[in-house]
Amino acid sequence: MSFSDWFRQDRLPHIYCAGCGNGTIINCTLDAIDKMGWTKEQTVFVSGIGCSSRAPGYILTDSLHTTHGRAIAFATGVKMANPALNVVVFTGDGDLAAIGGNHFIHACRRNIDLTVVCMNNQIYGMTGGQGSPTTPKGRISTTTPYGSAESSFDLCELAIAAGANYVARWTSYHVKELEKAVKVGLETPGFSFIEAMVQCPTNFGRRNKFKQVADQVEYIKTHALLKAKCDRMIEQGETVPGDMYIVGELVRRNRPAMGVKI
Ligand SMILES: Cc1ncc(C[n+]2csc(CCOP(=O)(O)OP(=O)(O)O)c2C)c(N)n1
Ligand SMILES: [Mg+2]
Repeated sequence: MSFSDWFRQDRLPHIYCAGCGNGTIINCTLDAIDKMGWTKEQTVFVSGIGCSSRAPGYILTDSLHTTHGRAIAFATGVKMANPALNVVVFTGDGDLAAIGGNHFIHACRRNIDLTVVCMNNQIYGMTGGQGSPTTPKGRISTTTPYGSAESSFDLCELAIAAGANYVARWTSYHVKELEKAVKVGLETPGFSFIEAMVQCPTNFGRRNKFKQVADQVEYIKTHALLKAKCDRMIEQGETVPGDMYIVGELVRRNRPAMGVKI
């Protein structure tokens, strides 16, 4: 099989804006799944509501496009009903960390055998650009017109603290690394969380002075700091700037998990 065996060509043209990063993340995820040698019959995609959550609609497997914030709750049901299935969740920062925040932490705590891919565009993309729990301090959104005054969530730190077995962060620029991370997540029993930082030119970029799509991708690229480098900086007593995205494999462990195939 190859990537094109998983992709629903009949759904083109897609709904994503020009320059959106979500397609890149779908591409990397499908490539990783293809490398796993899984069949379509064994694989189910689940999502909530948002631009990112439209992803399963472009894939040729059984899928659930559920209600906002509830992707992980539905995915838990699918996995517990039939642990033989491979269950992959696509979600957004709002879907996962705002309305769905409780489902997220408790699925990590239970360490349910799911792989969750979050397209973090740091905004509510689908509904026109409201601030989300990952909108960085100072950034403009329709609900933070003078710049967000709140601290943002570090989704990976949250997943690690709550008990997930595998946690990694990459970006829409780091396609090879992201694909590898998703594959390790698919292979790891228990809860795997992969955060992909993505550009949203329409609702984030436009308001935050990124004139071109490439400017936002360049920003994401230049603000990605490898975990190993970050650790070295901390060891040497250097301050890690708060606006960097720590990228790489952040946790891989073997805590007791639920829903693992026997
Ligand atoms: C219960 C409920 N509340 C609110 C909404 C409206 N709504 C739809 S998508 C969305 C936010 C999407 O943001 P995110 O999850 O980050 O996805 P993105 O569109 O950015 O990919 C909201 C608030 C809804 N559909 N259902
Ligand atoms: Mg979003």
